[in-house]
Amino acid sequence: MAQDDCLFCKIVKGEVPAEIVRESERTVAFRDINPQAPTHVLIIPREHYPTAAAAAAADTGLIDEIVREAHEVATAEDVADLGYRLVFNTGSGAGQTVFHLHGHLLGGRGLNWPPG
Ligand code: DGP
Repeated sequence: MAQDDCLFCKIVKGEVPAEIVRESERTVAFRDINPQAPTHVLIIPREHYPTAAAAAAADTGLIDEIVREAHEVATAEDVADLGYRLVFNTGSGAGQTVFHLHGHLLGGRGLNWPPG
């Protein structure tokens, strides 16, 4: 169920523009507005879940699908061979600012560990 005040629900509905790179029946992938790597794509479910943990708890299979879609995008963007990072910020203390589940796909450069 879409939430009226949710930015990413608005992107799913086409009410807020985004550079969409891939879509599936249950997911949409679009470029992050503030990229932190040469490839920085957000993969989100069309359905609203506030966090990855909430979708996992509901046993939706969406996390698997987001991981699969992220790998497809990484392959299409030619960053899969170098290696990429898939991040689910969960909670404001971890930097989550948009409370609609999204996986950050980051690739195209060396990525340090631990992250900041
Ligand atoms: P997080 O901090 O994990 O909640 O990530 C939210 C990301 O969403 C952040 O990297 C910036 C991105 N973002 C915020 N607003 C927009 C927008 O309007 N369009 C796009 N494409 N990305 C956005």
